Amino acid sequence: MITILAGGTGSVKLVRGMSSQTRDISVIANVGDNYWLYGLYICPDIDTILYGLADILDTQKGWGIKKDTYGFLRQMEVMGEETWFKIGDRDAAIHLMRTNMLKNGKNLSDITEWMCRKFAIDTKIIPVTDNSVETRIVTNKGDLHLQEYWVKYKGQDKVEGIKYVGADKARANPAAVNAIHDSKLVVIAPGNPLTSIGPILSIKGIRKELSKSKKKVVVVSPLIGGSAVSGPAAKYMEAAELEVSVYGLAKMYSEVASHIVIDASDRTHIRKIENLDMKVHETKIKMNDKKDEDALAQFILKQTHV
Ligand code: FO1
Repeated sequence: MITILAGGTGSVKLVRGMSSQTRDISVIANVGDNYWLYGLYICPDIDTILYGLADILDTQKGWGIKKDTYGFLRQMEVMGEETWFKIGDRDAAIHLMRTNMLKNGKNLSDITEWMCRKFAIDTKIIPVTDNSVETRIVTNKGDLHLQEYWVKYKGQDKVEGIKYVGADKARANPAAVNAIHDSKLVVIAPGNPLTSIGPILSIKGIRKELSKSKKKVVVVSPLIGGSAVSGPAAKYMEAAELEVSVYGLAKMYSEVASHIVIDASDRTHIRKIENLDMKVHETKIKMNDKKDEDALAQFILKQTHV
């Protein structure tokens, strides 16, 4: 079995690549950017993996369902609601189902398992916790939910820090802990280290199990040459006072991982990373199409002898 820690639009490509190479895969999904809107519970990272594996993801945007329509949102606008978060009609159906099931007493894990079955997905998608963990961006004007900071206000304000509200009390999903324990390989996908993977690592039970399993944990860099492949990773790393490089990344993960896959253009950092007692593997990490996704997955499996 292989477990992948995933969150955000960068992760889904590797999840897809791995799923086409091997069958028994569990994905531990970030819940820190889940968001309540219009009474609906939206889980962007779970949905991106669901849609990606069901082959209905809008790959241009990296989120939502391809060729979705926006009649629901237009009507919300007519009713005087804010419509900065672009929920498509088909996407809204998923949020509505999930919210109803929550109201009927189901937990997020069971709902997600049910959705995997509905989409005929073999890969297990495991929310890292069934409790609430909220990623909040601390700015010079106060703190905001991640979706408000990034989508509503377009990431304009200066970031002073990042908080995972509720993480200290959240119970790690036992299925996630078991998946890490039972896997022969654990891959930390190339997601934003602070807002996609950070909330997963902020849960004590997960961090502890990863530290114990460190020998089989591989991080895939989301950085190439000191810039994020996509999104605001560099900005958040600066705010967390981390060096914005694959070395800074390796340092951040060195407690929970012993391998790192970096882009060949970052090879100047290899020696420094090796001093952190991490094994470095260099290849082309940017995934532009399915061929790249499969090639990176094959590379990881080969390098780690799985
Ligand atoms: N990202 C945007 O930049 N703009 C949006 O309007 C937007 C809507 C949206 C709706 C549903 C969903 O599941 C994701 C959505 N995202 C949107 C993506 C989301 O903000 C982030 O990319 C993830 O939370 C990062 O993991």
